[in-house]
Order: sequence, then C-alpha cells, then structure tokens
Amino acid sequence: MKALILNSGMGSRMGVLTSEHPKCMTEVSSKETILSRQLCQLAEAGIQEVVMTTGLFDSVLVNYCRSLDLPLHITFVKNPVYKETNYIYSIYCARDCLKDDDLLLMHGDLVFENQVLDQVLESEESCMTISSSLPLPEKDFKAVIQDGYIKKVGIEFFNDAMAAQPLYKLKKEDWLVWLERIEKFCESSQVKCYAENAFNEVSDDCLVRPLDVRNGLCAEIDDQEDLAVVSEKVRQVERRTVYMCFSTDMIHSGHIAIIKKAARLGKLIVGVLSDEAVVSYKRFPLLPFTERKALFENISGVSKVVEQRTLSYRENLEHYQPDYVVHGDDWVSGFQKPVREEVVSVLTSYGGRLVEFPYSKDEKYQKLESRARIHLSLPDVRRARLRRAIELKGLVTAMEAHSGITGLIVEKTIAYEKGEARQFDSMWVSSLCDSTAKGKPDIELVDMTSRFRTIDDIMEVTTKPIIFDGDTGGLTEHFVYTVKSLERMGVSAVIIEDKTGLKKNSLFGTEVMQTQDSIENFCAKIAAGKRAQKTKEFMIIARIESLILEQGMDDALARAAAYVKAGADGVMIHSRKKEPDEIFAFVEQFRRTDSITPVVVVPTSFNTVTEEEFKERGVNVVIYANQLTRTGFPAMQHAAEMILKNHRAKECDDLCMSIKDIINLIPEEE
Ligand code: SPV
Ligand code: MG
Repeated sequence: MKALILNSGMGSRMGVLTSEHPKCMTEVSSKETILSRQLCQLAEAGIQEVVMTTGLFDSVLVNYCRSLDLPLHITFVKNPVYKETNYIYSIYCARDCLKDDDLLLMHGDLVFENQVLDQVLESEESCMTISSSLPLPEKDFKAVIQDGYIKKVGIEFFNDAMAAQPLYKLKKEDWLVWLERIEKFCESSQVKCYAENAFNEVSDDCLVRPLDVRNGLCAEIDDQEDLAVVSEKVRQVERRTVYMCFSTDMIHSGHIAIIKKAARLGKLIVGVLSDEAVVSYKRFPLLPFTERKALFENISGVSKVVEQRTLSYRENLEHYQPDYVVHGDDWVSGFQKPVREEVVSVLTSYGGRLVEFPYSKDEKYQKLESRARIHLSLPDVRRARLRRAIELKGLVTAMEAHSGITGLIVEKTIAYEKGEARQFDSMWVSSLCDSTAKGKPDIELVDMTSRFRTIDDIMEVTTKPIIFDGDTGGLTEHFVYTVKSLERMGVSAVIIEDKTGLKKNSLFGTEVMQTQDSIENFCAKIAAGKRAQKTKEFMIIARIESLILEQGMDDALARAAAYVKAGADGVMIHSRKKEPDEIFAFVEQFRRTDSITPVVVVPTSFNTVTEEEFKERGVNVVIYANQLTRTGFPAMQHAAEMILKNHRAKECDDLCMSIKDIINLIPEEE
C-alpha cells in the first residue's frame, strides 16, 4: 500500500499562515503540523511508501519532511504548473509512481484521527470516508451514494448525498480505472477541475464503498476558522485515554500488537493485575507484580501503569474514567463474561466505549504458557510457592491427592463464579489417603520410600505446591533425613503431629490408644528438622493433637507457643468435633500473642465453616484432607457391584467418565 498526499495547493485562504510554507505545514497543536501528524500516523500504521505532490515552497516542504526523520520513503513530485492547474494535474504528474500498488489517497490539508485511518486501512474494498452524522456542507465535498457504492463526488450534489472527505483507500484495480480517466482528462487539457470529476465518469467500474466515520475526526482545513475548530478537536482526541488490563508475565508479540492498536486510540493506561488476583484465576505469576509492572512501563505506547487489584475493572474504571477499554473478544463468552458485562455497564454510566479486537489463539503463545507451567513444576520454584501464596492471599487451600490422577484433578479443577476462576492453591498428601489407596491402615505402615513414590507420581504431572502429611515424623534421627529428601523433591511443607509410638488416625480420637509426645521431645524433633533444613522456604508445621486427645485448650495453646519457639513455621490445630467452637477458641487465643505464625486447620468434621470465615478468624491454610478418597472409592464399589448384579457392564456405563474426558484430563505432552 502506497500513500499519495496532495500538497501542491496554494492554500491562499489561510492568509498569513501560508505566506512562507505550504498549508500542510500549519500547526494543529503545539507539537504537530497537519503534515507531521499525517506522516506519523502513516508510519505508525505500517505504511512505508509515500508519494507527495508539491508546488509552491516545494523545497521548504522537502526539507521539512526530511527533518521529521520518519521511517518513510517519500517520493516528491512537483507539479510545475501548480498555479494554473488543480490537483488532478498533480496526480497526472505523479502517475508513473502510482500504478503498482493499492493506494491511500488523501488531501494534504486533511486531519483525521487514528481510528478513522485504521477503519480505512482495514476496509477490504475500496472506500471513501463519509459522515452520516455531519450536516451536508455548503462548499465542501459531498458523495452521492447508490446501491451501497459512491456514484458521484463533488460540491454540487445535494440529493442522496452525504458529507464526504477526500480520504480514500483504493484497491489497485479500482484506482487504475480512475487514474486512466485522470490521464484522459489531463491529456485533453481538463486540468482545472477536481480528480473526482474523472471519477464521476467511471464510478460504475471503479467501485468505491462509503465508509461512515460518523463523528470521528476527519476534516479538511481550508481557512483559519476551520483551523480553530479542527485544532480543538485534535486536543480532544489527544486527551482521550484508553485502559487495558494484563495478567501476563511473558510479554509476546501478540501483546505488543494489541498494545500498539490500543495506543492509537489515546493515552494508554495499563492495569497490571495484582499477584493475588492472578493467583485467584490463573497460575502463580512467574514474576511478582513489581516486575510485571516494570515490563509494561518500558513498552512504547504505554503512558502509565497502575495496579488492578481484582479481576473486576470497576475500581480502576471509576477512578480513571477512560474513554475506551480495549480487550480481546475472547471474553464475550466463557467465565470472564460477567467481568465484561460489568465493564460495559461502568463504561455506559459515563459514556466510555469498549473496543474488542479478535483474540489470537496462536499455538506459539500456548507453547509459552506450557513452558511456564514446566518452570513452575521445578523443585526450587514449586517449593517456595506455598510460603509466598500464604503471604499473598492470607488464606490458601489444599486438596488431598494420593496419586497422579488425583493430583491432576486438584491441579486442573476450576469452578467459575462471578467472573472468577476458583481453584485449589496446593495439594495435601495425606497419610490416611495414601495408605487407603494402597489398601493399608493409616498407622505409619506405608514406609517413607513408598510415600515418596506417591509424591513423585503427583509431582510428575502437576505444578501446585505440596504439603506432606509426615505423621509423627518418626524418630528424630529419621526425621532429619525426611526433611532433606522432601526439600530436594520440591515439597513445600511437612506437617508432623505430636504423637508417639503406634500412631492411629486422629479421627478415631480417644477410641483407640494414642500417646501424645512430650512438649520437650516434640520441640527437639522440630528443632532438629529446622537445623537439617537446607532451603529457607521449606516449612515444618507442628500439629497439635491436644484437642483430639482431650487434653484441653491450655495444653493446646502451651504446645503451640512452645513449638513456634522451637522453630515451627506454622501450627496445625486439629479437632474432630462437628462444631468449630474449640477451633475458633484456639485460633482466637493463639492470635492474641502470635499474629504471624500461619495456622492450619483440617475441617473434616467441622465442615460447615467457609474459607472466608476461617480467614476472618485468622486461619491461613485450610486442608480438605480426604474428600477425593471418600468420594472416589464408593463410586468404584458401586460400579463393581453393578457389574456383578447385571452380569454385564452396560448398566454401569452411564456412571463412567468418557474417554474424551480422560484425554482432556491427562495431557499427552507438556
Ligand atoms: C490425614 O489426612 O491423613 C490426616 C488428617 O492426618 S486426619 O485424617 O484428619 O487426621
Ligand atoms: Mg495423617
């Protein structure tokens, strides 16, 4: 695509303003002239070739264009008889450079906004800008439109006409028809009319669509009055702001492309999602907020970067009141739909507009995302993320996993709610469920080697942080090895309970013989574990069994304080009561003297309490310890029974997961 700018006119109606330079060099703002604005816009739109006709002051014009130093190749063509001819003859003079490409044709005194230019360039067919919103001008161009095409252009047409501006995109085949007629005109000395007079004779073969720019800025400057009006409009356009929000930590060419497009609409404010908001709907960000913010601050076209604290845009839209919000059209449906609806309603409340560009689902961007996931699964990266998530979110959840497949379920399950995508933050490798999956009782019978095998199976296919149920931790001499092995594997935390001897599952309470360890011994075990630990992020969490073993609240609190003093990175308080009262009482009293140490709960019995309430009361980790096991195995028992009863598998089939769902759950290649 080439641009042709007609600058041979004398601009005599501009008075003194054109006494030393051509009209196109008139300033429309403190920083640009009509021409510099046009040329910058063309360069930004990716146009490289410009043909410019000149006349009076042609050397001033040529020098001026050079001084702008834009990435454009400009061919200047002087109309030697500019005084006696109209621009039809200037085009004729330049004809030899205008036959090999599509053409963007504009008058040199035309001022337009980026959006208008973009619409013209995006048009698949030849087009001319018209406006259905403007009144018909007395002296300027009007276009007569019939059957969806422009039939005549001139100042004399009023019927079936609309205000029109001399900005055209002309497909080569259409342009050549028009140019041929221009040549005919000039060769028969018809050189004082408009080029459009030639067009009007061939409009049946040179098919030009009207492109309605409504109130978009697209205006010629003929005199000083026009200049005042257009300059004010330019100021308004320049004051426009655009808002976009990003969660990404890997900026790729797709992002740059949409940023460029958005910046053409006005000053671009980029909202960067807070770490907490990113975690709540996607995956853990590879880069923290401050670094993601810095990335955007250094992209050209971005005027300002601000934090967006939630997935909802409301807070920032109400504060900045941007003229436009730009987004990919992927949120028209799917879980982000409610977020979009809210954006539309806030924009409507103050007259802003939503601009949506087609979303590019490019494979190479998806590959980047899967590379990020691989990175997140590396031991060092995964290990550190539990601590970080607790700091970021205040409360994190962990869901039980006891195999690769249950790990994948925890990894991939997402529940969409009010535009948010809720997911579990981490995984709990429960001794109960790990033992159950192996058909064994939860009495520390499954040895560490086998437990590590389970962790490895889960780690191989997932990225979320892992909290390991370390039972009693075993002998202190053994525990120190366990700590180092877990760290090496990339586990984030081990929880050990203050019991000794043959441990039984806590949910049996005092129905079975269980012995609580002494504070002294257990503190020594914690301290030894902390000394053995090699990385700073790994957590040893002390689990207090006092309430389970009916030793009273004071004992629980005394132990909590002692364990923290011995170096525990968190405490887990357990209860098997249906009511949460004793858990609440513990957390309240513990928080009176310790506001920092994370508190973990396992609400298997007291399961009516929501995560929000736990968070409010000062809990930091909620573990759903056994629900996948307790729902999965009965389903299997039921299927087995059905087949036995029916002597065939048909009846069981409705209960079965489809092969397609299995394929979706288990990626073949990561
Ligand atoms: C487990 O899941 O193995 C636990 C939690 O230790 S509980 O079963 O509640 O004791
Ligand atoms: Mg256990």
